[in-house]
Amino acid sequence: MPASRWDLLLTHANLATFAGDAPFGLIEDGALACVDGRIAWLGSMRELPPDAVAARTGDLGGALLTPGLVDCHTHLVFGGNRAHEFDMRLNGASYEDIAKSGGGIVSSVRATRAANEDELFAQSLPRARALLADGVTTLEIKSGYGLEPDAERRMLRVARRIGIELGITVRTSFLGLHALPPEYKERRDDYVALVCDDMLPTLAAEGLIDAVDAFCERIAFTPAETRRLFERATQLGLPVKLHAEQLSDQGGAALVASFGGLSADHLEHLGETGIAAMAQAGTVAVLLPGAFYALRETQLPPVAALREHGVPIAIATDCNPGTSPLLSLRLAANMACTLFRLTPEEALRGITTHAARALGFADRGTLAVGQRADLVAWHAQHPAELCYWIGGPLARTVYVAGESVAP
Ligand code: DI6
Ligand code: FE
Repeated sequence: MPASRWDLLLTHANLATFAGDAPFGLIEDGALACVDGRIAWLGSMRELPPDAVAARTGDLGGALLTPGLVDCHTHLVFGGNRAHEFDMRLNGASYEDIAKSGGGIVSSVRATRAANEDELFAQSLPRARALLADGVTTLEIKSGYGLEPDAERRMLRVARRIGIELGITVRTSFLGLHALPPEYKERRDDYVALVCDDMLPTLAAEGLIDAVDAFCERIAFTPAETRRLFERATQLGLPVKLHAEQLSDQGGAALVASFGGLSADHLEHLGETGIAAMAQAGTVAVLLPGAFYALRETQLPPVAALREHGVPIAIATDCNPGTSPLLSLRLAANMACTLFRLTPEEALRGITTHAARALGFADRGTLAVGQRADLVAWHAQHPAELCYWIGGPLARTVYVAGESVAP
């Protein structure tokens, strides 16, 4: 590519490429150029062609440049919030008191069903904006607070609109098997049939579903119910992923791995069998420290065993109104270091390279020629700073396909 055709050239940047063998794939005092929304050249300033010219240039003055962050597990479209329950709990209310006052996941279902599409969009967009302002350029959003065809459709449509509005990539996951809606209390099989045989094919035909997820847990759906959903998803050619082993070992990770699943998520109670199955299938382990923290969980995910088996580890916010009202992926990475003892490099690969893989993307999550030019320039010099600072506005410029979109 002749240098004269570059659209954007960023110079004097510390490039955390997450490619190659150096720690963080770091190229100190480097430069990066983009053409047509892709990375066209990168290397050290010394190697920059002396005749390099570009339509736009920016001198980063030693600032860190990373791939755009990828949040591969969120439930950020929902109505209302549950701050009132949080307040009640910290004033001594029991789980029962809260349930009796109409709280818990059903309160989010009620508020989501009550909101029309524009209201749901208006309530959810600021959450996506907050993630973007912190460096997220690719975002997964699940349904699962509608639990009826129209409300699930609204959630997925709002997720798509958020991607268009912010100019970022949104991947949708259909999570009809999130909770049993109250009106199906005595008719579980009917609800599972509605999800598998009606909602899934209908919403997929409308182009609203990129992947299929379920909550496989004693308090949610069984492995047999999950399998039925995955069989339908597979028939439709849709990839699967799973909320697995969050509160107990249900064999969910092995199940999703047996379908060649993209990821198994949460995993605090994951055992050896599940880990081996994930390693075999190439299923990504998505750890969600925000939920671990908010639930004051003490069972740690088996990080050492995941490392030993070479299972790629991703980190996500799990942004949801009940168990992880977390609006910073960088803070999730910090928590993964402090709570789960990941190294900063593991945590950062977890919110870039491995998170991209958890969504089935091979064209992002690293800085390399040909990758999408989704980039973040930071108010930081070294990659470890992104995990070290606890919160704070560190993103200096966020680029999507080579264009600055935030802050
Ligand atoms: N895992 C969780 O912890 C929740 N959903 C899930 O799949 C909780 C959702 C909520 O309480 O709103
Ligand atoms: Fe979740």
